[in-house]
Amino acid sequence: MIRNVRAYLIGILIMIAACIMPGTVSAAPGDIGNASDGVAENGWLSVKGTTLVNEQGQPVVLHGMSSHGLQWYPQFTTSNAIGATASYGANLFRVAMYTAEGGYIENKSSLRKQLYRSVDAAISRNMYVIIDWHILSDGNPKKYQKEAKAFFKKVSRRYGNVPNVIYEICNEPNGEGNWNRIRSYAKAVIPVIRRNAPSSVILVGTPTWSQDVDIAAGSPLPYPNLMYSCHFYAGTHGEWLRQKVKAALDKGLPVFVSEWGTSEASGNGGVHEEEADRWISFMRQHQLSWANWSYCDKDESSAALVPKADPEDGISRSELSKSGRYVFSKF
Ligand code: DCB
Repeated sequence: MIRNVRAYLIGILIMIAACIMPGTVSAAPGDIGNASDGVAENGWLSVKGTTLVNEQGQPVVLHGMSSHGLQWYPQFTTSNAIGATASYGANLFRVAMYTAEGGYIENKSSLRKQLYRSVDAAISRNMYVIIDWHILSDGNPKKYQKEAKAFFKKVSRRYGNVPNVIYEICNEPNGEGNWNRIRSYAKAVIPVIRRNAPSSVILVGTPTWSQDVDIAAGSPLPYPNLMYSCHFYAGTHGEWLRQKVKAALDKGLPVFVSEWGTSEASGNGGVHEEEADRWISFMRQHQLSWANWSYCDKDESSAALVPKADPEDGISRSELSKSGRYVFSKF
């Protein structure tokens, strides 16, 4: 009994402390909060060897959700929607802006405005945020290189002195998008970003839907503060892809898992929890940062929310899909 009273009083004290010092106590799941291990705590990030480090030089690991395509699901990128992931422990959000499929190439000014709203929303929640130039059906990043340069010039001018922002210059090269072409594209785009954002971390996609990090490790780009993307889907990619990541890390290549799913590579089928468990422990072991595909309510198994879920007032457990329940417990 006395113990219960004590626990009760301590609970009340914690609640009072949370009110007096917002941000120092992370919100409970279901609330809307700010990241508790985010930008205020870590500041500017940089890459040391294969590791992402904070402003104090300590290793830092980022976890969170990726949006689905901004042209389809902007409603899941508001400040409240992103804050709901922070209350489960996320300190990262990825804004996926498709180039094709009705994306940026066809709707430049409206999607750029939407991207700014989404990035500002993540910043308001003390989170790191990835601006993802989401190439996919346009497998070769050089296809829209001119548009990419113009885009990154604008966004880096806007966010160049903001420590929250990470630039991802090409989501998933595939087909014609081999490493030579990606390198050539990166050499055109990275200097454009660096002119305005000299200190920001930049992510570079790798061939075969961002799987061939081992090939990138054979001839990495000559710039500091870069990381290379490895993407996996637990229902399709297993030990053989982890071996490629391991080989790349062993060669000194910094790797960032800027997109992964519990489903098959199509975005549907699964949830493949056992293989996802192997990936999660691999990523923990190597301190790899990650963003999960995807934060939306689409009726496909990789979506973290059930159809019609509304994150504006927080995300309750019953609004999380099977994949969402799995992923939100791993932040
Ligand atoms: C990646 C893409 C991402 C895609 C997911 C799942 O594609 F980066 O945009 O998302 O992984 O496939 C899916 C959505 C669907 C949507 C579709 C097209 O979940 O709702 O209809 O994009 O916009 C990958 C990843 C890996 C592989 C192939 C693809 N792979 N791919 O290993 O073969 O072809 O989309």
